[in-house]
Amino acid sequence: MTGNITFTMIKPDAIEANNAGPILAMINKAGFRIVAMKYMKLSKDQAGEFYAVHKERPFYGELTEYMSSGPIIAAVLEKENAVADYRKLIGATDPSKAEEGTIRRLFAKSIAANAVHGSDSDENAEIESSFFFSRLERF
Ligand code: IDP
Ligand code: MG
Repeated sequence: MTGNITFTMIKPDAIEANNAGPILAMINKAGFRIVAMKYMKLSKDQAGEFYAVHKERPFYGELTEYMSSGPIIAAVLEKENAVADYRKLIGATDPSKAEEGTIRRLFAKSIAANAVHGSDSDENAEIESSFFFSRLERF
């Protein structure tokens, strides 16, 4: 490992709109290396487990419904300062508040359907990565 890791998902709205390719290109161009990747669909229960920290939030039902509405791409990304640099590349949760040129500003449809997920800490990056990938699936 030459850097640390973050975990991302390309969410159903971005897959549906055929934006997975451009988003992955932005990720590579920003210097992230793909450590692991899979194309899959979450069940509502699996989405609920992934987002369990948001269980008490008013949008939890909408979020888990949405995240299980279509396929996603899950990936582990490696780079120096991966978590902070990736949060910068994706932009604010609400795309109308995301900076110009960020993934969410370019591709998100709404605050819920906001194109991508990005981990918020090194600890969560590892928890989220191992939710999706075994050691044998990380390169
Ligand atoms: P983040 O993805 O930028 O870290 P979080 O606050 O962790 O944002 O929220 C997780 C996800 O829940 C967001 O990416 C978004 O899809 C959804 N979400 C957050 N706030 C709202 C809201 O106010 N309404 C609907 N969905 C929301
Ligand atoms: Mg978050």
